[in-house]
Amino acid sequence: MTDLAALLFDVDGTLADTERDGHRPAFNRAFADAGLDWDWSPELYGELLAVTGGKERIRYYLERYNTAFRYEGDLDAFIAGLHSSKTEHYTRMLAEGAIPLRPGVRRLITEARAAGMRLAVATTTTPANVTALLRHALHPESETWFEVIAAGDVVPAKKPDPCIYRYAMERMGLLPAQCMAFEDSHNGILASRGAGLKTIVAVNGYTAADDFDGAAIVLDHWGEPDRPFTVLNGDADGYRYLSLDMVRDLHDR
Ligand code: XBP
Ligand code: MG
Repeated sequence: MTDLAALLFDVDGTLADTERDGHRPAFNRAFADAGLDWDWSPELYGELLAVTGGKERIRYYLERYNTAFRYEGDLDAFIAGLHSSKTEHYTRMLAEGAIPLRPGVRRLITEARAAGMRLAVATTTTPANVTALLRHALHPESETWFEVIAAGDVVPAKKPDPCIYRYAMERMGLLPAQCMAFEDSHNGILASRGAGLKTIVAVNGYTAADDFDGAAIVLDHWGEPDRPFTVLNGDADGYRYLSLDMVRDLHDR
């Protein structure tokens, strides 16, 4: 049995519930700033989440939902401009404290650090978004707690492609058997499982009906001592909130 050495965290939906009231309104503000009348409702956004990555999501919207839109010029540059404006809006919202961590995240990370567990992030979101979330929702210095922050365009393909997880493990000199991944979505677990990682899932409003085939366990949230999780699939072996002991147990099964 290989000992657990590192925890690899997804960000959006996993560390914090960022999509509905974070990324989505930030996209809408960027569209309004550009004089566009596009409005991504919570329902439409749920469909657009089929595609990870903000620039990719805007392109998918144009290809599937707004086919009448015509842009005379460089569409890639136009999308990149919209996306960088969205990132500004989103990181400002985080700096204002608009998005808290999910229950249990701070407790688990604190416990993992105290136990000498190595930590990393593997996400499709833009690096500035990760930094802003960690600084403002976790701790001003918490970027330094993570040995690798693998994010956004650092790899050629976003989740469900496994390369962001492979990249993080390569940088840390770790094998999949030494790690546990934490995810919230179908695309996320395709990426983590594709990289050979055991994966613990906590769903959110957008992903509750996703397929999590191959998950070590599926929870409704990470849980706290005074706010136990509900197991949606798998066996928690008596645990009521996600502790490092529970992570180790799931890893060693
Ligand atoms: C997260 C995403 C991200 C965000 C937007 O997926 O899909 O694209 O919605 O981030 P995961 P950017 O949690 O599976 O990594 O706009 O910065 O791309
Ligand atoms: Mg996610």
